[in-house]
Amino acid sequence: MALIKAAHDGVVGTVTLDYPEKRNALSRELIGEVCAALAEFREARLRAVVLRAAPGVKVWSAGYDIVALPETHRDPLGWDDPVRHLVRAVAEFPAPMLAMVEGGVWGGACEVVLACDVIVIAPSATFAITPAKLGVPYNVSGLLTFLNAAPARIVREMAFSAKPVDATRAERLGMINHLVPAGELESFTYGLAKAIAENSPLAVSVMKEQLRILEGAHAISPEDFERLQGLRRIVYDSADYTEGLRAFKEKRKPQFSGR
Ligand code: YXS
Repeated sequence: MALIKAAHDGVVGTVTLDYPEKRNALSRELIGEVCAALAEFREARLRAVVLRAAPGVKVWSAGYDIVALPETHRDPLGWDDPVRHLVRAVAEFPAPMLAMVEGGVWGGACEVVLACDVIVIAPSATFAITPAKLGVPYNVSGLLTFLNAAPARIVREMAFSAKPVDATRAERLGMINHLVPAGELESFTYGLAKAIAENSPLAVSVMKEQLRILEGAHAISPEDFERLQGLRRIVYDSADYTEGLRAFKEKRKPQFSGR
């Protein structure tokens, strides 16, 4: 079953998330399709790509496929998890990726949007960092994406409260590039994509790669990394992690004990 739509005009590509039954949850299958589309776009040497959902959606993406998270005793968000694959595919795509957003963006999907090079949103867009709501230990690479996209104090508030940030606040904080009326979302985004596509693709591509490397140039010692992995392991081995996932499946609020 196709969970996305992909199309291009030889210059600008579009990937549309199209899994409304599960609110565009980022299942392994859906992410596989997005990555395959990006691989084709790379071959076609497209000069910009728009990542979007269907027009008028209330939920741009509900984030990680919670049902697919491992029960316990296994890192749910390791190097090989599908969201990490998608974030790397977005960051390493050789041309700019523009996220065009209306509706709610949750958890892992928030990271995917913030990993895009340019973000254009409609007034209905909201952004939430959700691991604390579910008892999930987010990973260092993912937190770095958030830190590169918003001030550290805002990342802290979003991560600790899991409350959505609305469109006007996201604009005020500089988390996104443009907030435009819903009726102008497409024309504005594709206008920007075309303007980018008219510039030198080689210069644009090498600047994107340099910015990616510079954004990741934070020194972390092997000892610190191991320590953080150990702390994360305590979270995914906890009763609270099991409770968070179970509560989602049972459609109720989790009762966290701190153990
Ligand atoms: O009951 P059915 O079978 O129809 O399925 C329901 C939901 O269970 C399903 N669904 C999801 N399935 C897997 N993973 C998800 N993230 C997910 N979200 C939703 O889709 C069907 C329709 O959902 P429903 O009835 O709740 O829709 P709604 O329109 O009333 O509400 C939309 C949402 C987005 C407000 C609501 O579905 C919701 O709160 N979803 C979870 C949002 C969330 O917490 N996302 C974080 C995912 S975890 C993640 O990204 C990382 C691991 S982390 O948290 O660490 O960043």
